[in-house]
Amino acid sequence: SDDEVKTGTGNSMYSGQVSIGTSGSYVLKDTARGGNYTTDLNGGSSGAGTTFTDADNVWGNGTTSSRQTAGVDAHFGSQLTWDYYKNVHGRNGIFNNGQGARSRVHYGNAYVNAFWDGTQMTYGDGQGNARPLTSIDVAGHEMSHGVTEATANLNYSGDAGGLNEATSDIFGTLVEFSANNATDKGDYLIGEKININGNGTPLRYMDKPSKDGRGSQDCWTTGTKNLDPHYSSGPLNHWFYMASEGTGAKTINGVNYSTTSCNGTTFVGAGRDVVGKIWYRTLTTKLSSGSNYAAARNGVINSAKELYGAGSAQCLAVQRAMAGINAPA
Ligand code: ASN
Ligand code: ZN
Ligand code: CA
Repeated sequence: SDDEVKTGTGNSMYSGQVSIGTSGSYVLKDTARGGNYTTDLNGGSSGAGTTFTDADNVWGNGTTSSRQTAGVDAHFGSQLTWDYYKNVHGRNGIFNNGQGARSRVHYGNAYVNAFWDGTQMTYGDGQGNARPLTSIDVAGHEMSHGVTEATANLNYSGDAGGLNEATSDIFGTLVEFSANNATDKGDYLIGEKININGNGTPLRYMDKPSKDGRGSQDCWTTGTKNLDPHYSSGPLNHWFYMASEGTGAKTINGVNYSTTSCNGTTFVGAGRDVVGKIWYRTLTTKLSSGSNYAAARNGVINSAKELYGAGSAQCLAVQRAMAGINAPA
């Protein structure tokens, strides 16, 4: 039938050859994952887009010369994000109702961004050296905006705006690590595949957010609330890195990191899977639209106590890392 689960072969831009969920004969509709589906805007900026179809269920060619390729990456990213939330957090899709969402690719002309608009993901093709915005971490980032909206519903301004943005970076990163893909390995960088700066550097660095040179903070201050959410996210991204990996220097999947706490303390991390569980619990049970960094600090400590016990190594790591970004108590 048209809804039968099929498995296609995708030649992606960023993740090599991958298996993707398809249906019919054939469309990029993943009936095993709530009907997640991917369409082609063909340069447009509104509407549902055109359904991608293919006769042999082998999609894309790994480069932009096939317009299916961006569709493969976006579809694969939505598949990985679905699986991450389902397998790790028991969450059934963005809205936790078993329903998938649409991804639209080839948005506009030379559009160097991607976004979640409340119902769907949309991806631009990039411009110049910036490549299509369809990497795993970006897909996980955008879909996680939907999860935030459906849960804590954090505002997109003030401290809450930074917590909102960092939540998307945290889960986008955890999706990327969980995929364990040979060509797009997990890292604590955001957008490293996109070449958005044209010189090979990523958009954001979680171990030391100020490395972006754009104004991201490493440490919370009373001025954090006045920054763009992509910069006020810095302290929470820094918290996530330190709580996971600890302070100091480390090499993970071939990438070198080095971080110091804002208060001069040194400590070990609890591992990213643990910290991801603590942050998910915080997002879904402790925070609301106006939450600030003090609420985040309180929330992670209480979540860690509930999950692992007061005085546990996990609780100590998230607490030390919150003190280590100067989050107010
Ligand atoms: N890609 C950006 C983001 O998800 C779009 C925006 O600025 N809201 O943060
Ligand atoms: Zn975002
Ligand atoms: Ca990344």
